[in-house]
Amino acid sequence: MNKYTLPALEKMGIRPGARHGLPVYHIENPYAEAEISPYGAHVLSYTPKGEKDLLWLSEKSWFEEGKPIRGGIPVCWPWFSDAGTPKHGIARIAMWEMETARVEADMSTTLIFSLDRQAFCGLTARLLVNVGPALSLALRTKNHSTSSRTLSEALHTYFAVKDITKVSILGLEQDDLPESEKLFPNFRKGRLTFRQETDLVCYPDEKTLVIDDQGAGRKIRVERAGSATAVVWNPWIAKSKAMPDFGDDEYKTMVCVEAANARDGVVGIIPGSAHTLRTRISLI
Ligand code: TA6
Repeated sequence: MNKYTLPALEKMGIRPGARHGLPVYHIENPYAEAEISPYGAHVLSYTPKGEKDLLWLSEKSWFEEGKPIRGGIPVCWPWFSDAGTPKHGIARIAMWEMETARVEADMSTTLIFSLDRQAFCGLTARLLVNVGPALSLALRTKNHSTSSRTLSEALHTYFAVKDITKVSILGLEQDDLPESEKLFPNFRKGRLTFRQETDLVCYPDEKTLVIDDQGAGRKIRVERAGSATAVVWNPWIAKSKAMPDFGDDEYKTMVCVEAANARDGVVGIIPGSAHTLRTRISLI
């Protein structure tokens, strides 16, 4: 249960509500508006004042407990992809507790969600979301067990773009790809473009990637910390058609650029210690 009263939240510019039956917190401050659901600790939108939403949400998304939301920022934890069942972990289909809400000195807004009550193999998770001139997320995992644990994870961010054929990702090199993917086309001089299904798990030294959305005339900066892996995904035509919670043409207006620790970038956490994965998203 929420420890904050409605007037206390409203005073902080936080309005509890619902979207398609799931609980959400709507945040408004001098910098931006955002919507975050405790279901999955899922950021659904982030709209800096005077701009369009930086995040993308499918018209076909489920909004149903037990099923993941398609769009926004799914939290993949404590494993990424098919490293366990369900795919992408339990966090995105769990109800988190909103344990802290506060307005910072710079008037940005912070919400902290926790999965502490549902330790998974001794691991607990806490997600801090700060809505300000940038959208910042910090996912902290603590190992309360007596043995070391291996963690894989992602802040699986879906970005809104105008036209995927006019989008490039800056900051990735072909050398950042694993050997098996080195021949993936569409890399040119530090620019990755989209002409086919793209599902790349990369290991870039570069901690800042840029989405150059020429159709919209905007650039989005995606910074990572505590993250060995960056994932870039667009399902393109056939896969879009095969997903029931994804519109056939929706691949044209989205791209995922994810701060992650996955595949060869998994994290080992010794007993009693913690690891934090961070991302910071802002318009350039
Ligand atoms: O991050 C990329 C990825 O792992 C893709 O392989 C992909 O199919 C996707 O995430 C979406 O997964 P989902 O389980 O949400 O359909």
